Amino acid sequence: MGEAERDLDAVVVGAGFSGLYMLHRLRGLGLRAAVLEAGDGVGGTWYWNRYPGARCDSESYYYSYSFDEDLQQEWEWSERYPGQPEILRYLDHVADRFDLRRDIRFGTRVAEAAFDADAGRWRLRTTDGERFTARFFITAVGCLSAANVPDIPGLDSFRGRWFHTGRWPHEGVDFTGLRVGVVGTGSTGIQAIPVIAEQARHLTVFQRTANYSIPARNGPMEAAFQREVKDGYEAIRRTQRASTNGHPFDVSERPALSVSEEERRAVYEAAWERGGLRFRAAFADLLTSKEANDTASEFLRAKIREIVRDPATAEKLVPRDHPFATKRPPIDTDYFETYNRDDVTLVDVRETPIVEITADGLRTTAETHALDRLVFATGFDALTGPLLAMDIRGTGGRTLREKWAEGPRTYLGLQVAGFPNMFTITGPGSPSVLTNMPTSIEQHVDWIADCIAHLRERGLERIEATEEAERAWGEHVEEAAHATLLPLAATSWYLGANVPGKPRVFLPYAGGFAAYARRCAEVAESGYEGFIRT
Ligand code: N01
Repeated sequence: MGEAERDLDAVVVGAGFSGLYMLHRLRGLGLRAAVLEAGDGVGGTWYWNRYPGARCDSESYYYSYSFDEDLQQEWEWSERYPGQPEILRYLDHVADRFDLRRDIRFGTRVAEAAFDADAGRWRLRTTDGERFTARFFITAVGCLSAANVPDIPGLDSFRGRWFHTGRWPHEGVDFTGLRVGVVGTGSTGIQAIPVIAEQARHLTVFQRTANYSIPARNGPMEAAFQREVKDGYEAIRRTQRASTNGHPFDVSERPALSVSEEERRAVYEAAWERGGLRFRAAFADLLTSKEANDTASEFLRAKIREIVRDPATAEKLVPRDHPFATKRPPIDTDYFETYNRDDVTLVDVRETPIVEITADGLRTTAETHALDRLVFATGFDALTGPLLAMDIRGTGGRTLREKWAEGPRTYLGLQVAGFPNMFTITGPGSPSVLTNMPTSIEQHVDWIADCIAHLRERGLERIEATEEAERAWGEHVEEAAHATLLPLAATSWYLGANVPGKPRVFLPYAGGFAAYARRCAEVAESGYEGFIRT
């Protein structure tokens, strides 16, 4: 504990997309700010997720910052979808370009943050015993950063090496000549499986829930398109901010059943050929009408049966237990095609559940699979996990863990009643993971920076959400989810259902980015309705 407390105006936890921009804005306000980052470099998600095939599902030209015109004009993306190394290079560039590193403390994990009501300051302690105090405590910890490694008996006895995709070794992993098992077929597994299959001697995929997936259709960023994007950035960013998901394309205004079957099929075929998450925008009501969604789900099931040659394998891969896009839809490069390889086996662990991991492999109720390497693409303790990994204590010493015992409660996903001057960038109850993240991140960071500027201009020291505003927002988040089909996916991490014992609460705000951003702006303009400022 040796060192004296370091005294700051604001402490930000995390140096990914959120933390970097937050630091830049705080500096712009003339605040003394520091970012505490557990990793040894910037990048957050893109620092940790170095698994084979790691790539963004949003297109590069809009999965990027918009706050600096020179940056967006000068940075050149090389592919339609940026790979992890390219995004990390981009974030490294941003850190250098805006001279951010001098205020980032790497290799520093926050263990505890407690609000000292008398002093009106947050007191933070790191796992190494360093101490910081600050008026404002801002979490920029990401939504998908607490790895979820399933508690399978026998993992300790495994003689081979095992990995979680979100904690991938920096030096990479060579699977050449090895028998590899992958557990999990979410977005991550679906990206990694085709790439690992190329290298491994044999790949066994352990699937619990079959998933829909749309081809990404990745390719080089053509010079003409790059030019078009740069010339059109103003309109692109405007469209993103006016959209539901922070993507720069409009959702069709036509309901799926308003057109003939033939026309609908043509629309889906065109969307399939174009590829990517835009498939969801093919019709207006794919996420609000089960009948409409059934047409898309059935189209995608037929595609799986068309691609996968072995009918028994195809049937295992066909999703039946949730409508399309009620779980975050993956996009892929040759995912279903991979099951046509002789050296890839699919095991349905709902049919034959995993019993244990042994010294030499993985045993299901049907057989033992001999493995040299095991990859857990089993996702994350989403949204609340990274926050609850810190011991956060608000007024009166009440912990965030106690407060959220039955699920997270926030006002606008930005603040928690009882935790003054703490801001949660893309926290639970904000659109976050239902959107293109940089769009949501910039909106949150700008709102927080403007709020801090507002307090300073008026000589105020503290802002805190009221219990009442928080309760009303929680009800609205619940309503917004139920106005969509999203809660129908019973095993979704949106609901916390992937982590045993986690409360089942719909975590992100499903009312759309534009409506949400409007609400945040109205709250600020009204003099911070729902907050107490002192
Ligand atoms: O995690 P997931 P992910 N035994 O939770 C299975 C974002 N992302 O890392 O569905 C057996 O989606 C689990 O099965 P089930 C994106 O938002 C973005 O793939 O729970 N299986 C599922 O198949 C995405 O949604 C990009 O029944 C077990 C899988 O593991 C989010 O990250 C790229 C199991 C986990 O899927 C998370 O994706 C990649 C067990 N005990 C990811 N436990 C970009 O574009 C879990 N599973 C930037």
